[in-house]
Amino acid sequence: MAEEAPVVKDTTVTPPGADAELMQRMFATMHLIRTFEERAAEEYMRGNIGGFLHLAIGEEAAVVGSVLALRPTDPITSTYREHGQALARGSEPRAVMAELFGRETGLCHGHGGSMHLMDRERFFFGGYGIVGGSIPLAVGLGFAISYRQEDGVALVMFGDGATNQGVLGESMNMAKLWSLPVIFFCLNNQYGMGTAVDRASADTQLTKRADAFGIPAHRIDGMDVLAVQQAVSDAAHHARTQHDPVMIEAIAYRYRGHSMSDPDRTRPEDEKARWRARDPLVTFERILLGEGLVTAEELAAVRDANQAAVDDAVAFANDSPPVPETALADDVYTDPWSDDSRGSARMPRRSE
Ligand SMILES: Cc1ncc(C[n+]2csc(CCOP(=O)(O)OP(=O)(O)O)c2C)c(N)n1
Ligand SMILES: [Mg+2]
Repeated sequence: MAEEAPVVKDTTVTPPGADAELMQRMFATMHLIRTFEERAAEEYMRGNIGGFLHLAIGEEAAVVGSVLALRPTDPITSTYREHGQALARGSEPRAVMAELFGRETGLCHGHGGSMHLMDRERFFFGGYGIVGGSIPLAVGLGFAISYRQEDGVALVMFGDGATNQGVLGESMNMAKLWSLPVIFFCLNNQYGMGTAVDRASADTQLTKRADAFGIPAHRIDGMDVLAVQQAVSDAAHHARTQHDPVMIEAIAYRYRGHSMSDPDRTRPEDEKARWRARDPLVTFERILLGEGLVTAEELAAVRDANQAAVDDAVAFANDSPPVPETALADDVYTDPWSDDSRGSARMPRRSE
């Protein structure tokens, strides 16, 4: 059985410290991600996107709350379910859609596809196809920050399924031992593919993974964008000022199957309905309107602008040339000692 839905908070009061401009940006970004991914699903069905396509529809609050709580120069790594993180970081919808389409104009020149988006300029160190694989990369990014005596924070987003990979313990141990500013952000959508967390984990309180290393850990409502933003802001402050890692476990739910090839027949219908009733976009829209932070007309304008951006991104991807076969081995084999190869792999300095 999956987690019970946390009690829906009827948030009628703007939380202290909430910033209207930030809240509007959160809504616009969540809506952009939702619109983008719904369209990506359609394009996949049309055969315009090959390979795998993992959607985070339903998880937008966890994605946006965490990315917008960080500075744009704080490096992030993620899983294969990472379109939202790239968009929230400011990657162009055109470049992201073209990457999904496997086109030369894509974010990674069409070589990465849906699971391997990366945007070095925006300190987004990418999606990763191997479950848990990006966790040690974030520790490396945290090490780079510490070594250069900068005040950044590295955040890695991983799923509940990844918490049973040994590499999480290895990474947490090193991060704590070396006092690295890393936020271990577990987006617990309560399933790894079709397997519920209590069928895969002997202890479903996933924050306990951090206890063994003396890392502070907090379980939060991942469907509430304000709760996520607050928790990640606090974690980032702690990591920056104390040079200490933090774990956050955000309880959320994805509204679609694991990937486009999963018909999602095994999760109970009543469970899906319960979580759909907590749609993070609907809940947040209600708060914004109720608090008078936005008008219905302004929300309609945001929706129209996002729809236009996604339509434009699809037209751009469609019109872009596919990756030629001659590029098949590009970026696969390299000379590890060339300046070019080191330049592309390393983390840029904040002044770059
Ligand atoms: C090391 C490894 N083992 C197995 C897989 C196959 N696999 C892909 S996604 C997935 C489930 C992971 O679930 P979770 O970490 O909860 O992330 P979610 O998909 O729910 O976002 C598995 C087992 C893989 N990609 N990598
Ligand atoms: Mg999961």
